[in-house]
Amino acid sequence: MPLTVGTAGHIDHGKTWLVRALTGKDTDRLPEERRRGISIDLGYAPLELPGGRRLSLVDVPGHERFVRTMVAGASGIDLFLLVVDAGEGARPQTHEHLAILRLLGIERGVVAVTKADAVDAETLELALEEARELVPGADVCAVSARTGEGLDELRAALLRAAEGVERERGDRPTRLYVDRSFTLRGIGTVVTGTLWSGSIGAGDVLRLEPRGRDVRVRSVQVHDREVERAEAGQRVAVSLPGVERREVGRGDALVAPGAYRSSYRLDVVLEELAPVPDGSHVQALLGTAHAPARVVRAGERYAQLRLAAPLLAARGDRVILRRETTLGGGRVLDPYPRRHRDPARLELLERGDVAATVHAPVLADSLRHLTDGELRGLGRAGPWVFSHAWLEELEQGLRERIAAADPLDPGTPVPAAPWAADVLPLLALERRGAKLYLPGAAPSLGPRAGEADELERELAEAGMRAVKVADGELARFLESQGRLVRLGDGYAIGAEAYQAARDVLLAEARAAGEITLARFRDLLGCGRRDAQLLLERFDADGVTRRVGDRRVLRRAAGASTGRAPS
Ligand SMILES: Nc1nc2c(ncn2[C@@H]2O[C@H](COP(=O)(O)OP(=O)(O)OP(=O)(O)O)[C@@H](O)[C@H]2O)c(=O)[nH]1
Ligand SMILES: [Mg+2]
Repeated sequence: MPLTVGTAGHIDHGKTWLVRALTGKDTDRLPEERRRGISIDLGYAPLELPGGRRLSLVDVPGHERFVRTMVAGASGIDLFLLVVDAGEGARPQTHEHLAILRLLGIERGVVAVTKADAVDAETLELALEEARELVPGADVCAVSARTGEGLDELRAALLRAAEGVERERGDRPTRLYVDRSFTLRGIGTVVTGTLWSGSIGAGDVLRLEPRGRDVRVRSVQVHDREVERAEAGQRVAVSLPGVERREVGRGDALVAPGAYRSSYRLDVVLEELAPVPDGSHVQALLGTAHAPARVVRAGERYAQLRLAAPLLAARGDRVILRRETTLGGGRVLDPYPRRHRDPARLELLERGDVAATVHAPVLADSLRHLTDGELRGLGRAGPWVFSHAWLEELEQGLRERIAAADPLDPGTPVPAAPWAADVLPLLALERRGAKLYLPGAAPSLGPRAGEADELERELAEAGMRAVKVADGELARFLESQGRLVRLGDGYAIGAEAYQAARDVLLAEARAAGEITLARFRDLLGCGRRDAQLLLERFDADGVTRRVGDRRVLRRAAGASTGRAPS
């Protein structure tokens, strides 16, 4: 299993010298680093251990102004190599780096008390004692980069620590945070980084985030050697033809397309070294990236980080919060949450109870980033998941609305929701058009039966005269039952009268070839308005056609026997 070791420790305590003594490689390669005698940027070297095991080593700067760079180097390492100057003992960045390692969840490593050649035995013993107290559980070795003393013990201790590391993230989709990018003549842009998870091979299509650009991998190297595929935990150099040097840099992430998403918000469970009040402005450091953030507290332990620039994260990632010093850190519970400050939701996520955060339907895909496991205990329909309680509430609510609906049309509109088509078939309700009914439900008059009889009597009495009907629903229903015929303007006429009027119309029009309003009115012995409403209805039913101020029969009606429309 490929692992990466990262140095840590106060400025000038001998990290880079120790890396050179261990690997033969001087990682202070920048002219400014050489001139000032300090490390400014990250350095990389392969480290051979006894028995042929090979680790990658990342050397970080100790200067307090470069803590951000240290975090970028330490993110993604598996083991630490904390370096303490035997003569100076632990200093501020010894403590800060150690705190950062703990916040990043990097538990295993070795402490090297170095420059042993420069102090007397008593001073060395004090320094070793202090180191053991500082990092209980880690091996502490006295070494000298100058004389080579203790280096074999240190290698053996690193090997022991490496054997204890369990790496669990290999089966997640590919993710690499870029720590360097440069141009090679004839090759183009190359980016390097530690592969956090997944694998990368030539020909792969990956996405560069947060730019959201798809890129094709031309070749992959691990410690200057071309490989077919690089595996999680390795330090890799990836050549990306077609990408401009200025289009990519430290902080960008190279990921499997669609597997991760950049976000302006992160939900975290906080770990505070110093109080982080609600609304604090901090720097959030994650992977090799960083962004200004406002801390929106949610209850005692949780917060939503509102970021000024998007970060790409996954559940379980560690984020460091800094101002002038490291204030604390957080473990990501939701890498792209909505805006909220809901501690109850975050508590459920922390417990891994993602199902309990779901009530109304959400797309199952939208929960994938919150859990590795199956979503147990949820209802499913098509792409949606929802709680069983929600489905019960939905059905109960719809049944209540159906019970309260007009018996003439005892249904309720289909909920206007994107999940409706998938979820409604789960209910014991019948969908007819845009409404839901109890299975087999038929319209009925219900308490309006008396009203209907009354209306029918009134229509019978009125004969050829149109009667205004106030209850349009009732009129529509009675018409569907063949008990009346609706005319314009909310008027109606009895079914028998309609039939009789139609017979009169057909007889006259067949005999005379046409009929006028005046003639029709005279034949019926009704009012002008009644005759007008009837003729309009005949027009609408396709019996007659208006020609000027007369009407003629339509051909179909001319041959028909005439029936009241239903
Ligand atoms: N006597 C002695 N001096 C050492 C040893 N290792 C480092 N030094 C001295 O300490 C100085 C700093 O060492 P570096 O390895 O550059 O220190 P560093 O921790 O990498 O410093 P930064 O990267 O700037 O944080 C060197 O220039 C040496 O003079 C050692 O083993 N013995
Ligand atoms: Mg250095």
